[in-house]
Amino acid sequence: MTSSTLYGAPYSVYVRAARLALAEKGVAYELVPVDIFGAEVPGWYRALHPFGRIPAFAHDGFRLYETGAILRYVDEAFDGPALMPPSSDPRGRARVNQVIGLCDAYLYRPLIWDIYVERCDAPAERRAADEAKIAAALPRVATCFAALAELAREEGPYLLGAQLTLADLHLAPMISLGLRAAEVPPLLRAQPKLARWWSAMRARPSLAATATRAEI
Ligand SMILES: N[C@@H](CCC(=O)N[C@@H](CS)C(=O)NCC(=O)O)C(=O)O
Repeated sequence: MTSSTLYGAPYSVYVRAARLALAEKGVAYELVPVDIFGAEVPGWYRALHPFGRIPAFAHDGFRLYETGAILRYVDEAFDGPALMPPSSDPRGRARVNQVIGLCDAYLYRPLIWDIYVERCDAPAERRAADEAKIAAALPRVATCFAALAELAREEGPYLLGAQLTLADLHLAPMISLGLRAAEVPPLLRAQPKLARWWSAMRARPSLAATATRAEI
């Protein structure tokens, strides 16, 4: 009997990406709550993740952080459907890694922090949204969406074709949260391939199983 533990909070897009991979592989795991925004990051968690971000993952004593690494490990270490193209398809594998890198480097900060947090969290925090931050982030997100649509395969239903991959699972939580800001749905609709992809993704049981609210 093996044991898998994911540390983090369900609201986090990165934690959700890891949960999606575990769900799609059919891996049972314990979700240990770590709320990095609530209070001081607990010392025991710093030992798992020296940068204090979420998620972290442990499998039979093997500890790992960084979501991209967790996703690739979950795909390779467990049975279940492959979430990467085979090694005979280096270009397909490179595309998956490219999408994951694009999400981390160019999409996460403007979409989640500059748009979602400002538009949706600021009112709950009883402060005015930083409109200049939102305005500056919109073209950056539009560029990401255009780049993703360029990489997306016409035939779908998933981003890179018929196979569900880690690229879909890394991107979906960011899109799901970002769409809650009123400015974002029109940006998605402007890229029909990406909009079609999201329609396919939002219907997956793994999305429903990891949702904190109904999808938009
Ligand atoms: N590079 C990290 C990023 C993880 C990350 O930024 N997670 C967010 C929650 S979605 C977080 O922990 N933020 C806390 C902070 O920025 O201090 C990964 O891939 O796991």
